[in-house]
Amino acid sequence: MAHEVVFALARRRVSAFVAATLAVLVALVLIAQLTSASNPAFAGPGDTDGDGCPDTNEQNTTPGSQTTGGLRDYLNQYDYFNPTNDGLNRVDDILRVVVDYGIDPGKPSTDRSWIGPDDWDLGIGDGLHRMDDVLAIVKQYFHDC
Ligand SMILES: [Ca+2]
Ligand SMILES: [Ca+2]
Ligand SMILES: [Ca+2]
Repeated sequence: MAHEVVFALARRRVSAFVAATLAVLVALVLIAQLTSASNPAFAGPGDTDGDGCPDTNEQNTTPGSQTTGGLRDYLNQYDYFNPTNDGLNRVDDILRVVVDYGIDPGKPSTDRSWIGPDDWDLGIGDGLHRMDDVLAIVKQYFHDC
């Protein structure tokens, strides 16, 4: 009898935890969408490779400029990894990749391969959605163009 009560309480705690986690995720997505609506720099002219990052940003060679799209290749359409295509890498972009985990063949928008040497130097995906894709988008967190 006592263990049934303990199990019932444990079940209730687990569902409360799941509900709280989902609520936090939904809130993060909403915040990400609100903040992404006000990025005036996005989709400017002169984006030769069409990855959403202007050539001038990608060609910036200043150390640390990767957070504004720098130290990239303006002819490589895969190195600025931004699945929501809003020029802001936030939780919404990570969630896009996480949601596609294990779904093959990979969607081009959430699939990449690392070419290096920098963490954000990415190439075309391998057709598989795995942990390397999740890590690739996490490593571009707050890289905004
Ligand atoms: Ca570009
Ligand atoms: Ca590029
Ligand atoms: Ca985004």
